[in-house]
Amino acid sequence: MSIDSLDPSEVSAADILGSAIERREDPALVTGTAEYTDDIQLANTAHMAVVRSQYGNARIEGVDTSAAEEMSGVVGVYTNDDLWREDTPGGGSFDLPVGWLLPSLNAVSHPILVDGHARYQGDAVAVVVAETRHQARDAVREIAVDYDRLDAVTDPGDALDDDAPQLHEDATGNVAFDWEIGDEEKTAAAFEDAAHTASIDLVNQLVIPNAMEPRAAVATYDPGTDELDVFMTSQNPHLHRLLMSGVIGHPEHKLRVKAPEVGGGFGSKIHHYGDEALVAWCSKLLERPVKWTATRSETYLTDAPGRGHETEAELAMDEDGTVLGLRVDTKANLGAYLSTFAPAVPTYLYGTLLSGQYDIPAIHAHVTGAFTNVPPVDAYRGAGRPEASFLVERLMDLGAKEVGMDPAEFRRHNFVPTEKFPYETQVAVVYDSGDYEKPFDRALDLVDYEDFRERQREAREEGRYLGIGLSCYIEACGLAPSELAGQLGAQAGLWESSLVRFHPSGTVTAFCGTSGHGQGHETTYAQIVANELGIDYDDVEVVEGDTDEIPQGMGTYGSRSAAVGGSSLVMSARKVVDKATEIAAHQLEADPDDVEFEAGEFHVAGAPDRSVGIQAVAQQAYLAHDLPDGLEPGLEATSFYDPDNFVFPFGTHVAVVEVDPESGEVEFERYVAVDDVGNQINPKIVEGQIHGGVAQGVGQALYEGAEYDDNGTLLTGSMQDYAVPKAEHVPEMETDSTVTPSPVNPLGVKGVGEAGTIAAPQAVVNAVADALDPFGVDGVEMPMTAERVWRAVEEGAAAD
Ligand code: MCN
Repeated sequence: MSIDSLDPSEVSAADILGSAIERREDPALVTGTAEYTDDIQLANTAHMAVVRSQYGNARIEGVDTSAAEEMSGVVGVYTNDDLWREDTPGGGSFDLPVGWLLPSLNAVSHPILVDGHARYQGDAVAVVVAETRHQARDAVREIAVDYDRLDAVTDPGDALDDDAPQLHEDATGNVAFDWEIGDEEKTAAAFEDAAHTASIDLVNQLVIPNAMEPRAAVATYDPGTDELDVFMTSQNPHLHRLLMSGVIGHPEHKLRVKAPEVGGGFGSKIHHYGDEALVAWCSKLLERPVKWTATRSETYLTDAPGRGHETEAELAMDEDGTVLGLRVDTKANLGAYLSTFAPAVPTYLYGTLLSGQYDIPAIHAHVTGAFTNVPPVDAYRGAGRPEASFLVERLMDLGAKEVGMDPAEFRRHNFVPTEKFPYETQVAVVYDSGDYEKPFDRALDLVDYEDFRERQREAREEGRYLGIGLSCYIEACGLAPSELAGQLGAQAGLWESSLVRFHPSGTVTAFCGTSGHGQGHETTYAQIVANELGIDYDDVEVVEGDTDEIPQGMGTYGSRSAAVGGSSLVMSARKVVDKATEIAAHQLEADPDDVEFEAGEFHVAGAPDRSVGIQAVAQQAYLAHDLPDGLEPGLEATSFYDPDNFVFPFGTHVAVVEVDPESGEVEFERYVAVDDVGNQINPKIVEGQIHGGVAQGVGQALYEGAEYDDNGTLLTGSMQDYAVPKAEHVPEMETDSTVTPSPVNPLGVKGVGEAGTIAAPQAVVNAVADALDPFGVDGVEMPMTAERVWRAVEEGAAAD
């Protein structure tokens, strides 16, 4: 069912929105002409390298930099003490900010260079700047750090134990926060009334994002103008500019952050890390360009990992299998310090989605955030929503089993009925639109669900173990509504801004405050703007990712760009059309109220021969020889778009696997994904996003996981040890979609960038559990390595 992509020249202007045209960004990416941060070569560039703590938890008794300082090519070596010296550029806090606050948050200090205590392996102890990258890295090895090693703790449950090593003086018991949502009493009552309950005790393991391009930054300071330019691997340059300005004490309006081509982020390039701030600070101090590119090892040690939950949960059901209540207690790994968005992930993004696709009358969730000796944990593709969906969908299978219903029938019985939309959940959100049976029926049909059960029975008789796993996921994305974010406690607005500018020749540049890094925005935004203005797709250029060019922006994450950035572009384009209507009316000697705009042409109502094209109007707007009285020359418009709700994509994914109980190997037979992301701007890009997302979700289910030893040493710190799935491990996907437009935004779109990752893990885990049902196995902890599956079979068989 793969969608064929079209050459844009084959698509008429009227059909450009919604067409599966080729991505215009691909030729530069596949021919190697795209420029990434590390490709930037500025004259007289010095190179930075970072001395990182070898240990997961250690007091730093001393740092001897003298040998390194003497080395050839070394320009400077800096520790925390140097940040505060009088002769160095100061005024910053040199502490990384926490962007989101919860009422009970322990917002502990996070110095960009450690202040006597390294709290994870990889914590930055000192930096070296040298003439070449190799000289800087060599000098790092000559810096003697006197460590006093301390016991480490890396799991959130262990960190909350009474006798756990304490990470921060001002975070008693390693508690970063204690948060709850829902109605505890009502939920307790639901459990009292229940005829059946199902419970689960699960670990949603810590995973590392693995963007292909490591984090990198190049900064250049001009002492004459006090301008500091930072090129960096950013998903949100404006936010990085704001936060970096405070960290290093450089005025925001004299700081430029530009994201060149970015080779994937998956959430890991949203947060404010210390390394990029240090590059900027060193450049200012040394008054010359400074560059840093993380090694792959540094990426593993320091990129914010995601997930990291330990959860106990229970589902209450009545006699007929109607869900009455859900009770959740989660311990969330926050890592050694709070990362930029970290507190929001296991709370607002997780707790608010615990109703899944189901009409659950009582929910209560309690989440404790724990400091541990791993890098600061933050958003990884899906961020909080995969954890919620995983929990709910695992419990739906266990609940069905408990009441003796088929898992598909049990889900259908409990779906939020279509007539209940907009649906207010028990966990503070209102689902915008939904029709859950549509993708569900389509997926079951595609996978031949009824036939499968028959095949499964037959296969079991032959000693072959097939399993089918359902995942009916829901997601909240289009991260925006500022008011709602404020009500939930966030210290940030979440609008998006754009500027649509006609040039005098009639071509257009569309600027947007999102910052794509693989999602195809140059294509889809051009489709949106060309459609609104009724001009040729090739006449629209899209610019993102540069604080000097784009007035303001909130960046790309939370599958927000189409719904929020795209809608902002619609608003700007419509403002442009409004102004152009006045000019056209003047040219056509008509009243603006009598002028209609269609497919790029202004007509006088009732006189179709009296018309003028919008590109000719643009020319007139700049010639400005004969404009309506009082109208300013020029044709451009800016908008800040702030919707009143999230958008809630949904769908059903189904995995069919065969498990070999003797070896524990899991093989995919089918993988069906039916997603509903509202209207689609570009179905080919939507399909690609689903593919990439599913690959990462399958990776979490079967292969990936950050493993630490008892000292907090990362055991999976390289591509040899951390098992990112290879092409052969990713199932052949059969994709389809249904369309339930969102009423929230003018495009009727919902996000797609995270959907696959949110949907996939539980489809695979449920499939493996279904296959192993004859062995008494009802779940295997992720990643479901062959060894874990084999052990589960052995333990299940032994328990019989
Ligand atoms: N789109 C569409 N129709 C829709 C929805 C989206 O055609 N109904 C298109 C959009 O116009 C855009 C793409 O699909 O070109 C993704 O849009 P959206 O869902 O709005 O997500 P964002 O662009 O905001 O991207 C963020 C999302 C996230 S949160 C992660 S993580 C992720 C992802 O995108 N990281 C990625 N996809 C990635 N893809 C690549 N290649 N690299 C990453 O790092």
